[in-house]
Amino acid sequence: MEALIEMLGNATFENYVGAAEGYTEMAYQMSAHVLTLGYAVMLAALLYFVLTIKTVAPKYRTSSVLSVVVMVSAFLLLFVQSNNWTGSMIYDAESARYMLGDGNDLFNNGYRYLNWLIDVPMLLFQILFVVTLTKSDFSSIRNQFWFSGTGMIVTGYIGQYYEVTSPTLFFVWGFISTLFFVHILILMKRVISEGKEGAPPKAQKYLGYIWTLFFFSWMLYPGAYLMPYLFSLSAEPAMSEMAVVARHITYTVADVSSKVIYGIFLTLAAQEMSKAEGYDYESMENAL
Ligand code: RET
Repeated sequence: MEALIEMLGNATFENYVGAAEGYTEMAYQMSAHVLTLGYAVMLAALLYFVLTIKTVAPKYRTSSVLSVVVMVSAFLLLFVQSNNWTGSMIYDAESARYMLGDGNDLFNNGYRYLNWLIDVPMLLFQILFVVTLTKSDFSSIRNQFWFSGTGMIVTGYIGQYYEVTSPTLFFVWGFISTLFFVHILILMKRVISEGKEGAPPKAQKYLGYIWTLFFFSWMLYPGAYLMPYLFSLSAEPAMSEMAVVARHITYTVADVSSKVIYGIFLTLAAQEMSKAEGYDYESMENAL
């Protein structure tokens, strides 16, 4: 382990597993496939958000535009993240394993964090263009979302460098990041409760789903951060390919839920609100 730390320093644990034992065919391919699925879904969903933009009244369209921004940035960064995986591990015929390549780029989850820097504020602002706040002030909530969103990501980004070399720093930065996260959860709960107040019943139902989806899908990110420790249940990170695959899957499920399914539910809620205000795209299409 000491020798590996000397060689790999603050590299993430995926590289340590790749250098120590390498990946079996199944672990390597499952990772490659789930990473590919991630960016493919973003491209498909991009079309959904473009094609449904006219199904909501003009005042709700900013939400669809923000989903489009999220899809484009996520597609590009997840594409790079996926190539980073296949580029860093190389098949070794002798051991029949994929090993960390010599002279290649190391694997790093940092692309994800930079992607969140764009997407997290967009996803948080997005709902503000769908709901009508009854008590809170729009710009105050928007600024707080931005402050805590970026605070959470930057501190987590620093922390993830220490997942192998310094568990203490890893947990301290993770804890600071969690404080920002709790603030975001409180704000979101407030936005959704206020938004439900004046909304038509069907839109209220979707807003209820959005809260549950938001809560569980955003919780997956700290879960993925902790993955090497969830598998070891000790003060040392697990050197396990299962933990690596679990992290890739967790990130992909989280990305599809928090960006795509969330955006779809917001579109559905906005369609109901539009109908209640006399903008009914279904009868408009019949008229054409
Ligand atoms: C980190 C560090 C450890 C503690 C916590 C974290 C939370 C991350 C979250 C990320 C959400 C990202 C989204 C991206 C969508 O594009 C930074 C992993 C609490 C909640 C929604």
